[in-house]
Amino acid sequence: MNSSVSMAAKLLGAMLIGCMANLASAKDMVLAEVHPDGHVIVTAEALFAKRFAELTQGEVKVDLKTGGKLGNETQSWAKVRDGSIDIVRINCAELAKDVKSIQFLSLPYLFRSRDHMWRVLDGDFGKRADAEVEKNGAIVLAYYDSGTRSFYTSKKPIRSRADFKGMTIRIQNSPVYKDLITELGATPVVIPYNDVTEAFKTGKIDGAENNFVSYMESGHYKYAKYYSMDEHSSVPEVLLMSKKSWDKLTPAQRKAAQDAAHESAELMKKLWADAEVAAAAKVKKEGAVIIEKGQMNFTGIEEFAVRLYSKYIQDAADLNLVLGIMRTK
Ligand code: GTR
Repeated sequence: MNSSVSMAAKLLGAMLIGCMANLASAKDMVLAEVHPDGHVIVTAEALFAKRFAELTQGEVKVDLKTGGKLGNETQSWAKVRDGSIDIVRINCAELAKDVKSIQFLSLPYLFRSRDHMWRVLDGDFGKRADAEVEKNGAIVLAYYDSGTRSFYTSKKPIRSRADFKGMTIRIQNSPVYKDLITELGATPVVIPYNDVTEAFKTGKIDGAENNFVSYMESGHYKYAKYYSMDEHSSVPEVLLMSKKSWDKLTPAQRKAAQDAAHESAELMKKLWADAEVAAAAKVKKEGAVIIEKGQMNFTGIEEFAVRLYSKYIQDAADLNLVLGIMRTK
């Protein structure tokens, strides 16, 4: 081989090695989301993806798969655990069946306010929950606001506990919700979020429950026009990365993921309150009937809540955990 040919070969070799090194460090990740584009949570996730790419100088690219393209929340939580999806954003209610401390977040009337919820998630409870989630195969990148959930129904409004009798209510895939609806006197049925509209259309369900933003974005208000503001729970959303994907990241990339997630959660906090007000105004304008808290009769609600708490608080450790949440200033 003459010297210029061997120089060129060496150069080519070096270029190839460089390219391969880049390939090895560049990561394409997917993020599964059930909400469609336009939902405020997708806006927050888009910032997460953008900042994660920027903070890693393009080493990590996150592709947002919205509208449930990668499956419903139960399926994508399973896929994140087995590593076939890198990142998912789901509601914490979905984790209740697998992560003990998280199940308490679905108990009714647990948080006094949004600020109370944030102090709990940012404190000892949050640390414990994150460690338990990790044991289940995922890393908590951030929690997101999800407002408060209330019931909505198609045929008649819920104004008191007695109104639940005979109704079939759609729930998320959570044991706590199953018990909550049963205790209220109705029949719970687990249906994935993106199938709820169809269930209303066919009359399979009489009601469901959600925050104002999802009630509006999903279009459920078109089939269930009575929204009764009982505000029974405030279960946050969570952004999770598969432990398997996490383990493939360098320490700097992990920090970038956490920083980007933190920024997106802060954006979501700013956007959430306005999104709720706008959603409430839109559904009202389009004919939804809002039953304000003051127009509802809460007689017997304590007894119902106490029964539910007693079922989930099984020992002194559980009691301490729940009291810790309630006592958080
Ligand atoms: C929404 C939440 C979704 C999903 C949905 C549901 O508020 O953002 O993740 O859990 O509720 O009721 O299934």
